[in-house]
Amino acid sequence: MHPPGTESVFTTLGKTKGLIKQGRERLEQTIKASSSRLSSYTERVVALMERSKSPDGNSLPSSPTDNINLGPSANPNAKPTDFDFLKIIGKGSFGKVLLAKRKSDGRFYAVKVLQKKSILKKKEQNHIMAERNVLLKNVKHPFLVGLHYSFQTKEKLYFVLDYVNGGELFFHLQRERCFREPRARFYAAEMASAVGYLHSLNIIYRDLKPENILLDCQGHIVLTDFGLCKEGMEPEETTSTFCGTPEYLAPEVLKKQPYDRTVDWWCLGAVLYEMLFGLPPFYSRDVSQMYDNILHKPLQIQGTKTIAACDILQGLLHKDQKKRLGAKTDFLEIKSHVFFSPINWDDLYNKKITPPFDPNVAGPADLRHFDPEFTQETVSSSIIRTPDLAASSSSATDAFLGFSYAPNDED
Ligand code: ISQ
Repeated sequence: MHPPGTESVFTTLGKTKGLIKQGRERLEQTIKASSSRLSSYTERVVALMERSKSPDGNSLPSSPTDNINLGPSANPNAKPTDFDFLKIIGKGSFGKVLLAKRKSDGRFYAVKVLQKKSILKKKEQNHIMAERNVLLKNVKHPFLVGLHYSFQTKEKLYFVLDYVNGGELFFHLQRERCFREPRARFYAAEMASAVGYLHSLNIIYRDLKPENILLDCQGHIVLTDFGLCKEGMEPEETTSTFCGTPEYLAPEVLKKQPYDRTVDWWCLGAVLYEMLFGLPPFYSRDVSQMYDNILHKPLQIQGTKTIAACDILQGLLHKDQKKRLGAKTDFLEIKSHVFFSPINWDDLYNKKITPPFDPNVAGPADLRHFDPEFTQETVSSSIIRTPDLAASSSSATDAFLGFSYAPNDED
């Protein structure tokens, strides 16, 4: 119940929020149809691992059912029947992320299921060969979603990931409109720490955008790498489309120019801006206007933000990537900016700083912070159609016995 006399304010606020949401949805639709081709970090890792099979990087499997080199995370004994698949918690251009319970110990995981054929279709796009060896190493950081192991069947790749249930950061942001500086600083610092770590491995993350930023049950940041969007799409459609948040496209990406690791610092600036102001920088409901704003409009910072906050935003959202904060010494420059002076980076890394917000989740199966669009998809609408034979299973029926949700070929 609202206090008497405040209904109209709440109604107006509600309508405004609705309009903003509609605007964002429209933008995302438009971008899907028109923007450049970006794949998620996982997909790039898989494609690069594939190329790393031979020194010339050319020995890609000819058939989508060939075995893929999953590197050190591969678990040859694992199979889909090890899990009860319970809910869809994310849909992406190449597959789905499912909440799954491992039968052997009752633990919950987020299992990302990718179609091999979609990955292979993208092979030509993965020309970042310099990253190849780095990507075969273990990538592990407190603010990056943990990969427990991976396995494959004839048609699909399975990545068994931490299940993170504090909700999307932007789910909480939408509810509160914007965050105060200390809270925004905490989240930005955890994101910067993760991005700095990836850069130290010569990996450009590229995927810093709202849907990839989750909170764990304690309220720490967890970055996922899944290039997910909220609409299910046909595989043919998605190989040539970009599914993501257009507002965070850096000018050099928009212009289809070569980009480097500073693209991640642009995105960090965009996330920080949205946390502080409630809307992305350069936002316009008109997509072409927004593109124009990103490319040409000076950053406008209004309201009562500190000089430090204004300065870091100006630095991170510098249109010229060579002059952007982070262009010279990367994470070191970000770390030592006055905006982050209250942060003890060692304590931050060791999760010794108490998060500013407690997501208040009851337990690992608590889905309260997930978009009902995913979690309300019923088990009955996801029944088995043409099950993928588990590579290590003797029969098709064996492979899917006991599944409440069976990822099939159309998923
Ligand atoms: C882990 N936990 C919850 C949701 C997720 C979505 C994508 C990738 C990993 C995830």
